[in-house]
Amino acid sequence: MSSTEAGRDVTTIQLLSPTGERVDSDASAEFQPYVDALTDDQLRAFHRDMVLTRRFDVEAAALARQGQLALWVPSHGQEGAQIGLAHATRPQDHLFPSYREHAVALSRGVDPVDILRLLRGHTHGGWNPAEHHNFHVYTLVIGSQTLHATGYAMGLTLDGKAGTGDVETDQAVVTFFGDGATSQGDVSEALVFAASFQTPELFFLQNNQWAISVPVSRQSRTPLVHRAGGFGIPGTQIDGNDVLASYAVSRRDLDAARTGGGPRFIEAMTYRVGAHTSSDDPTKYRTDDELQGWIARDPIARFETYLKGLGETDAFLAELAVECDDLGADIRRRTTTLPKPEIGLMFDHVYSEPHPLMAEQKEWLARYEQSFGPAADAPTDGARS
Ligand SMILES: Cc1ncc(C[n+]2csc(CCOP(=O)(O)OP(=O)(O)O)c2C)c(N)n1
Ligand SMILES: [Mg+2]
Repeated sequence: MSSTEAGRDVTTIQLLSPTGERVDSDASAEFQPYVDALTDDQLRAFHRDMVLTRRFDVEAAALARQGQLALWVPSHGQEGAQIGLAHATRPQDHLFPSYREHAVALSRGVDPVDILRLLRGHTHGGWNPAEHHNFHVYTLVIGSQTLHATGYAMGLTLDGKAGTGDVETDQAVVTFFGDGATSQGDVSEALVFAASFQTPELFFLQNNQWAISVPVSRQSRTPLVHRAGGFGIPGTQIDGNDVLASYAVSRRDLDAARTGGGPRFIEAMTYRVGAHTSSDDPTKYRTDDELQGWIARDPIARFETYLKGLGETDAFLAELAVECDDLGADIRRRTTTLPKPEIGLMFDHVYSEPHPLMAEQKEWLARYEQSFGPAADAPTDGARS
């Protein structure tokens, strides 16, 4: 499959078609062995992780609508790109996400309720990366995590933890960012340093076609994957709704990066099926035709068709549906019963030492809260709207 944008050809790596058939092309040949080596259990795990993430997303969106979260950031549609990448990482790798990487978070062992604590306003961070398989905290300042990742990757090389040539122990770094983030200076700076110092790093761009209401055509006159070449970093465009392509290309690139091959760049062509966040109404800026066109390329539906073609049983899918319902109920119960955080907590970690401005603001907030009367201090089952 190839696409042309601004007169420049790009080959898009696809291993599974939207109708669930394996794709055998010259461009895909290099990647077939990665998929052929996957066991039935690994394939099932791909599917399970995608389906559970979507269920989590549905539950979280409902919680946001009911006022239980201040905000929700849907991942619907991007599960294929994320789970392929997640399964291509090795345990020793460090991952620096943006804010939409729920599938990767769950796959690296983050408790979904820790993500919701963040979006309920109960915590600034949410989890300790050291206790969650090196999955670092979500970053809302667009593109900033790419600098954290490049700095960390430079450190790995300096510490001799990458580039020894051993794929089993060498560490790599993944950084996630969106099509809109590519216009941010931080991302260019991260790419410059990565190329200059040949960091053990994968730049994983999820091009979901939109940056809130700004289409990708406004962000770049060339396919974004070509940006990588400009920095001297090998780049590959993949069908981001094809979990197998995401897995195989990510595996190749991560193992090259960790063993001394320098940074790599993947542009995963995908789509944000949901709203940008629960505060956004996408019907104001995009057409239903466009949306339906992408839904027809859904990563989960095509993988389910593929698994069934391989002989997967209905029992597996039925058990997964039950697991999804249990997950949804568990998330809802645990989120709505979270203890209310101490009101002044948000001021306590701004500076390492006590600070008069923070003390003043903390006192002001306490007085403001008290102005609502005693009921304001009573436990609530939701965020104040
Ligand atoms: C530095 C900065 N500028 C602006 C914003 C507001 N903002 C939040 S999300 C977003 C769009 C990001 O789009 P993209 O990088 O494509 O990621 P996506 O949300 O599509 O996953 C913007 C501009 C921000 N959070 N940080
Ligand atoms: Mg985007």
